[in-house]
Amino acid sequence: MALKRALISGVTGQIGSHLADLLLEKGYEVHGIVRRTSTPAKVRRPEVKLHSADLCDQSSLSEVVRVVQPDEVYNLAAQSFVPTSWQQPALTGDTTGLGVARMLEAVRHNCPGARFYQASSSECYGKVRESPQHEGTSFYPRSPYGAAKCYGHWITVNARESYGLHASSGICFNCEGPRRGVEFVTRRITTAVAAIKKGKQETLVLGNLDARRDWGFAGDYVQAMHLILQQPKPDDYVIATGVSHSVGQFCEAAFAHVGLDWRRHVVSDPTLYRPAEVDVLLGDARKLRALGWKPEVDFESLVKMMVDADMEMP
Ligand code: G4F
Repeated sequence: MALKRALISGVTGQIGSHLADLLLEKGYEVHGIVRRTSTPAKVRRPEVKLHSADLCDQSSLSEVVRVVQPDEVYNLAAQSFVPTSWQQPALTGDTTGLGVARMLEAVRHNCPGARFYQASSSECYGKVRESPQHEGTSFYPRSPYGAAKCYGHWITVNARESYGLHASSGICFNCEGPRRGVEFVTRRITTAVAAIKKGKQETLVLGNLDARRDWGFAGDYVQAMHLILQQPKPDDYVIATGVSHSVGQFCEAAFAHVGLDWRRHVVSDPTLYRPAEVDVLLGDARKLRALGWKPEVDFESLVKMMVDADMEMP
């Protein structure tokens, strides 16, 4: 049987790297879109074939899709750090929002039979209208990032309904792991735990410790993304564990794993609070679970995995 071909935007990111691992294991030919920067893009897997294009540039995206002729397209690329979206709202809207429309147009005109996955986000739920959040829960974004993700979500639904594209969204709750960027709160905590345990640092200054998130493992979530695209009909699915913890509870578990009391080391600085916070997220992934998916890594194992990986870093 001919190899399936996948195209991933955001292949250099945390989720993109796990997805590339999964698809290569499954025998896919994996192509990735990278933005030109002065330092060359790094991917973990040399088997991934890289193509230069930008979510802000229609012709470059169209050309990559035309050349690769993918069976599956995973649109994971975005300006994904929520605080930056207040500093750069227009850029965030352009990449995280309009970038989705450009990817869909590239597929529609150059490879309309390809199956398309959009990385929608639980940030769309923002100031939550109900709990837990499911596919039918209304959106109420609380940041320019969340607003851009709402556009990306609805333009994907619209492409499905207007043109019959096989376009699906995974409304992904916070996904974490040792490959998480160091600016996100979980990795900020686990890198600090390792530094404090090794005597290199004394204190960790964070923002809001009461915010609650439904944290899952990126390795589990990419299985869900792949499964979503194997369905005969395109649709939207929540990807979540169904368990929520506070930032403080994450700290408690992470410090305890190396025998430390987090209250001696963690300080909350109100000047680091966001202009508008998403107080609590909790996902209801029953629709996805009905397809056979379930998360394998629970909260405690995730925290330990991340702390252990950071302890091993030089
Ligand atoms: O780790 P965070 O920066 O993730 P956030 O904002 O929930 O967004 C992440 O998850 C979304 C899915 O829901 C993705 F769409 C998005 O791209 C990204 O991956 O912050 C989590 C919480 C927030 O409530 C924040 O206020 O942690 C709180 N927090 C407290 N102190 C902090 C800090 N966040 C960061 N980044 N740094 C802090 O020092």
